[in-house]
Amino acid sequence: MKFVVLTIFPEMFGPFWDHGIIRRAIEQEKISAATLNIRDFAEDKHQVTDDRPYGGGSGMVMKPEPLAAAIRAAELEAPSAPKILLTPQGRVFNQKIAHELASLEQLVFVCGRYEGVDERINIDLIDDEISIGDYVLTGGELAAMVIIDAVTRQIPGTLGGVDAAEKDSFADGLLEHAHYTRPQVFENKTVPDILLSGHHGEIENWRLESALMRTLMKRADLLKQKDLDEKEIEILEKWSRWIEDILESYHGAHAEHREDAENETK
Ligand code: 4GS
Repeated sequence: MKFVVLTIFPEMFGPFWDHGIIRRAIEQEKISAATLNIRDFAEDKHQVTDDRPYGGGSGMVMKPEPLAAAIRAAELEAPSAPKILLTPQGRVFNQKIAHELASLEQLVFVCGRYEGVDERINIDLIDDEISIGDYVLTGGELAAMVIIDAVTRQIPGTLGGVDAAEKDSFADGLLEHAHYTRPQVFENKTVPDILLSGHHGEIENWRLESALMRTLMKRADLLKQKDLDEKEIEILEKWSRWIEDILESYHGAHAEHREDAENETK
């Protein structure tokens, strides 16, 4: 995967390329990274990249000429790449989009600053608009890093374990199961016995129940959307029966109390 980023702040990306999984992915040539400084493509002597908005108002707009020249330079570096503008107007980024982007060979990210980019850049030079969420950033750089990070860990061989990305919660529409590591007792809290048992089948089952429970409690919306498999349905039905049981007992006891109360008034 080749990432090309257009920005007026290329220095922001130095530490990003230089740490952890991203750094290792570059070293292992699973990804390559290039940042182009949009300012370098400004032709005037002060290399201005912004200007006042037509129609007035506060804030500045990214000038079209330097940005267009930078995008054309990126096209030469990554001819097959979609040119992606980071903007709240885009489709909202998620794991599915990360997976989709990871299947491509090259990606170009256009990071806007100020109030936004001149609309005429959008029309002809941008292929895709992506948002990382419904809030306003001061620039697209952090959004580009978020997407590059999530896309990189989808590329086979970039994570520690062979199938670490497939095991991700979001890969199957669930939140992650609970995790534990040493020590076995930490501040009086213990590790669930099953995880120490060595029974791999039961551990897998426990992890599925943990993932399902956490998703139910924290993100029921994800469970509603999910294409449940047989095992998952079985677990949810088991819990449903437990709850029905509890309510039945409660209503049973309550009915008796009601009867007692009714008898007393007679
Ligand atoms: C986002 C966002 C964003 C919009 C960039 C105003 C500077 C800013 N980019 N997801 N101009 N949310 N961009 O807020 O991607």
